[in-house]
This record gives sequence, structure tokens and C-alpha cells, in this order.
Amino acid sequence: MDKDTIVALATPEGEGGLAVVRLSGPEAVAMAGRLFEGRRFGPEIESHKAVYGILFSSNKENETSYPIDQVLALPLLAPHSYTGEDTVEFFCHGGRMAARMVVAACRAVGARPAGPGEFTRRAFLNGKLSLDQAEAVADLIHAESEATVRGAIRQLLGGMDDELSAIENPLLDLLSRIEGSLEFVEEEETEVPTDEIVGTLKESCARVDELLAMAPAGRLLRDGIHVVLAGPPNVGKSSLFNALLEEDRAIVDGEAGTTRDVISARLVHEGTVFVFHDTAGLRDDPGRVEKMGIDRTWKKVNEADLVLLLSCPDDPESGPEKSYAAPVIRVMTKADLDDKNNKTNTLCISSITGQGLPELWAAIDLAVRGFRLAEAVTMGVVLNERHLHKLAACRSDLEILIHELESHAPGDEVTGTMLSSVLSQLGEVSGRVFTEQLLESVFQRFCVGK
Ligand SMILES: Nc1nc2c(ncn2[C@@H]2O[C@H](COP(=O)(O)OP(=O)(O)O)[C@@H](O)[C@H]2O)c(=O)[nH]1
Ligand SMILES: [Mg+2]
Repeated sequence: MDKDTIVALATPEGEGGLAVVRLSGPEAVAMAGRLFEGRRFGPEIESHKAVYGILFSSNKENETSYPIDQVLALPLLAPHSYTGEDTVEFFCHGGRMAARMVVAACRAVGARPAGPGEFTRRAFLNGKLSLDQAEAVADLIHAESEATVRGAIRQLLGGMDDELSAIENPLLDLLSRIEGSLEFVEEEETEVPTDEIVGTLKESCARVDELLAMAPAGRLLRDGIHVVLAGPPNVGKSSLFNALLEEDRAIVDGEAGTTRDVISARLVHEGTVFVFHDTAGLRDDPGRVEKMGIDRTWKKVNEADLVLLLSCPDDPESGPEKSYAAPVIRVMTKADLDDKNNKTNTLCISSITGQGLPELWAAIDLAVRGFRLAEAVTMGVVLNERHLHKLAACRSDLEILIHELESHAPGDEVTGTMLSSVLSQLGEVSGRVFTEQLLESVFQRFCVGK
């Protein structure tokens, strides 16, 4: 456990109604007591009770020390604080300078400036949070949409941990029985039947698969759903892009080849983050620069989560026929020009009159439903690359072990060793098993003060 006392501004830098400075560590109360003049503030201080007073620039006994702010000091004594250590939070006037001076005052009495995510890291090390819960804190801070917030808070409340425990517990139980039978080789009845081991492993595999199925949703909740508008030149891609965003972002013109580079914009629609990409029109005989734009279009199309493939009445068959990795919604544009094309089965829109846009949004929402965001949010399982990587490794180790057990009898010792390795992969997801390097990579995403 870290033994020093750390300090940081917990609220954003800048002018505001309040600024909160957080001081955490074994010396937090003593340091606060040296800076703070208010009602009794010493070792007998009551936890979770805010006290009003004046904060000094350094030890208030020093002659050179002077008052810097009127604050509320909130002591949160171990283990009942965010970090699990003694913590004092100062609620200061929200000025840029005042808050900085409060941090400087804490440093003057011996506190060390906190690194990024250091409070949360301490919370993890003190058993207040699992690693996936700590990651949910970062997701919550970075969230751009309601859906992301709802998923992150469920994960913070233990959603992912429940799912992980449901996989881990039967395997831990199995391991202890296998290890038990290794100790008592003489007693036949303690041996765990292979069928039972295989059965439990297959159940775990199925549960890991259920979690892995949530991986795309995790990425989409965090990064947004990337929707690419593609189709031939002049079909109305840029016009639709502007209409969807309800702002005049991309240049619209009757001249083919107007859009040459990919233009991207984020939009939160009904609680979900979308990233729309307007692209250069796809045609066979482009000029040199336009060709570069078209190459970028294909790249975006291949990376898309959803493709809106546009064609228009002048050129109804357009829209390159190829297979797309992402779901495709075919859209007929310029519906205001041509009534004949308003057939059933075709989504007809006009960026000029707005006709068909609600139906297009409904089609987008339907396609998005396939990504299972709502399920991930409800379960509180917002997987990131790290979780995905570990779960996939765990899945493949489980499969190897099942294969071993089904093809020949590897013996309890080998089974036990392989099972321990599966459990340590799983343990890294929740942080039950961790290395310094793992913590470094997780907490570098955090801001200072969290
Ligand atoms: N009547 C009509 N014209 C449109 C519509 N959408 C785009 N256009 C026109 O079609 C031309 C090409 O539009 P643009 O959005 O630049 O097409 P892009 O090349 O696919 O990006 C412009 O002259 C637009 O004004 C529409 O819904 N109705
Ligand atoms: Mg365009």
C-alpha cells in the first residue's frame, strides 16, 4: 500500500462555483489540521461531517502563513472513503488561482501531487473497487451519451463482476476439488469425474461466449457507432449528412466530385453516440485527387459499423454491388423529384423536404438494435480491448483443456495447472490477479484528481 499522502484538484481547472481539492493518505487529517482553522479539527474529528473554516497558505502556526480561502473541510476516515484511506476534501471557492493555492498549501505541509488516476488506483489496491469497476469510473467520466453512462454505472455497481463471478466460482470450486484429490491420491472417492469437469468447463465456455458477444456493444458505447454514407457522386450524400446532423457541415454542389476527403461528425441521437462519415462519391473514372478520396471512402466503408448506401432516381441501379462487412441500409435519395420511385420496400428520402428521414432513423435504430447495446447496458458489461483480449485468451485455454480431457486423460495435475491458468486470465479482467504493468496501462487513461 502507498504510504504517502497525495493531493489534487478533483474538479476541472477554471472558474466555477466550487472547486474540490482532495487530500488522501495516512497524514491527510494531520495535514488538514495544520492548514485549517475552524471548529475542532484533529484526531477526534468526526468522519463524514463537513466543517466550515479558513484555510491557510502553509502551517497556520508559521508567521509567514496567510489565509487563502474560506472552505468546507469534509473528513472521510478510512476505510469509508473513495480511496479507502483517510481523506479530506476541501470545498473551495471555484477560482482558478484559489484552487491552485489550496493544492499548493497542501504541498507546503508535505502532500505529494497525485498522478493520473492515483486516487482510483489506491481505491483498487485497498479493495474498494475491482479493476473493471475502476475502468467503469473512467468510462463514466469520458461518457458522451446517456447509454454510455447507464452502462458504466451498472458496471461500477458490480454488473461485470457478477458475470465474472458466475464463471469463476464453479471453476474455483472445481480447482479446489481437483487439488484436494491430488492431496489424497489414496482415496478414490475424492477424484472428480472427467465428465463432470468437462461439463463445468463447457458451461464456463458458454458463459464466456455470452460475455464476448457483448464486445461490439462495448466498443460502440465507448467510441460511438460509425455510420458511413456511400454511393455515386451527386447522389446527395453530403446533403443527407447535413440533414442527419441538422447542420450545414459538408459542402453540397451539383458538380460531381465536390466531396473529396472524408468528413466526420459526432451526433448523440436519443442517448446513443453516432459518428457519421460523409465520403467522396464512388465512380469508375475519377481524376487523380478524386481517386485518393475514393480509396479513403472504401477504407471507411470497410471499417464502418453501418453503411448507408445511397442511390437516386436518375441512376437507380447505382451503389456498387459488393459484399459489405457491416449491415447496409439502401436509401433512395431525392424523393421530392420523383414519385415513381417512392415504392414500398425502398427507403426513399429527401434531404430538401425532410421526407423519409424519420423512417431512415427508424431503420438505423433497428440496425443498431442488432449490436445489443441495450443488453450490455442492462448487464453492466461494457467490454474494452483489455477485457476482450483476456476473455478470448481464457476462452481458448478452456477449449484446449476440454479437448485434452476429451481426447485423453491428462491427469489431475495437468488439469489443475491448466485450470489455474484459465483462472488467472479471468482474474486479470476483474483485477483479482494483477501486475504493476497492468495497473499502469489501466490508470494512464485517468485524469489527475480521479
Ligand atoms: N431535389 C433534391 N436535390 C437534392 C437532394 N439531395 C441533394 N440534392 C442535390 O443534388 C446535388 C448533389 O448533392 P450532394 O449532397 O453534394 O451530393 P454528393 O455528391 O452525393 O455529396 C446538389 O445539387 C444537391 O442540391 C434532395 O433530396 N432533393
Ligand atoms: Mg458530397
